[in-house]
Amino acid sequence: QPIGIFDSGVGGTSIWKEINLLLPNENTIYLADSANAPYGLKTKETIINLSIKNVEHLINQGCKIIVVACNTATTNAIHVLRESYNIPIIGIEPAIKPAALNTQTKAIGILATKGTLSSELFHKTTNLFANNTNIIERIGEGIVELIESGQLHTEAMKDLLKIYLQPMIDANIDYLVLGCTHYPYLMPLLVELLPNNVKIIDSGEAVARQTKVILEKHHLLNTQIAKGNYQFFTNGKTEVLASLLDNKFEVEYLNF
Ligand code: DGN
Repeated sequence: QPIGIFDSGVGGTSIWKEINLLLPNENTIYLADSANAPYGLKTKETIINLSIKNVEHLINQGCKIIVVACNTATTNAIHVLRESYNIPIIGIEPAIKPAALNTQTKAIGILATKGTLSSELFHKTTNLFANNTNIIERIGEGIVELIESGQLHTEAMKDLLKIYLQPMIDANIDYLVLGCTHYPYLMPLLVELLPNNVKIIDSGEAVARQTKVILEKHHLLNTQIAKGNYQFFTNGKTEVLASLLDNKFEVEYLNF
């Protein structure tokens, strides 16, 4: 039985990579709902409905566990998904906690979608862990759209990032939290644009570890030693998804 992973687009492949690194013998099905990207600007109700559609599809394919590889879908829909299905559902949230615990300058930056930054869950986490920290939030408007259209390392992307990062640099942040699963692909540009002392963190590794823990707990870990079978589906452009996977895997178009 495979692990089902979905995102509102191609970014969740950054999470797939972490899961695959930790659990290479697990079969996986990745679903990129690129036709509906970005979720970040949609209403909570729409995000819930789209998330349900994706989970139903993955469950119909026999998935034993679902990883919501999207901060926007997690922060807006995970409670409904967990109430509706009886298989384990793992979500992803911005890594505010480690950043707030470790910051020396008492200033951290967070880049995420509007849907994540305006969600109740995000505010709860922030209030809980980052009370006495200056948090500079920026909506990464336009970033997901550029990545979805295959314009990752472009001048247009660099110009956008400069605008979002400047107030963070001015506030002397020493941590930047990437609160969207598309953003780890920006790493080379972020390193170039940020001062050397700024650490950039995302939640990919933590989600992979959590997936393993939950699979173990439910006795669902695949004990076969052979490498898993990895399937990738998108209702958008197959070449964009394939290129983020370094063209190492076949990507199929699917109208789900
Ligand atoms: N990858 C999604 C996330 O982590 O929030 C965002 C994509 C989007 O729809 N904006």
